Amino acid sequence: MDVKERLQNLIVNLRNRCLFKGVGGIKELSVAFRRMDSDYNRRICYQEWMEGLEICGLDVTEEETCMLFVAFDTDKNGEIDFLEFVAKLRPPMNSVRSAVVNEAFDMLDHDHNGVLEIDDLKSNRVTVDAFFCAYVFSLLRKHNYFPRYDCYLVRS
Ligand SMILES: [Ca+2]
Ligand SMILES: [Ca+2]
Repeated sequence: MDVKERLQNLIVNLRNRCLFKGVGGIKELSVAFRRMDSDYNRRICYQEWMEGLEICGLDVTEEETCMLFVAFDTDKNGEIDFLEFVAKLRPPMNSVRSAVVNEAFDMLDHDHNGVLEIDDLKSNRVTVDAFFCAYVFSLLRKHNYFPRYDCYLVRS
């Protein structure tokens, strides 16, 4: 197993432990975060991280603890804030929902080039109603599904 794979496994493991009985919402992650942030400064330092992983019951070596910390601390300021924490631990969109979103995308993407432009949706070429378009766009955005530009979306 290479380092990247090992890291990914550890993240999945930690995610499962943080979300063990919840539905994978921000709420469970916020509870897990606060449990680790023992001095309540809304950031997790390395010491808190080490203890936090132990509290979670994650069986990791010192090297893995460090590797995870570095992976989570994306702005490299030596601490993990809540956004960094959530970015790594938020569960991927479940496959059923993802299929629904993809289906909606394909319906709107008339020329099947994998790109949805807002102007296309407004134009006469597309026969679905504007309300539905707006709904699908907001859905895609909400799930960060196509994190590109404001003006168009790309099929993942
Ligand atoms: Ca802290
Ligand atoms: Ca940071």
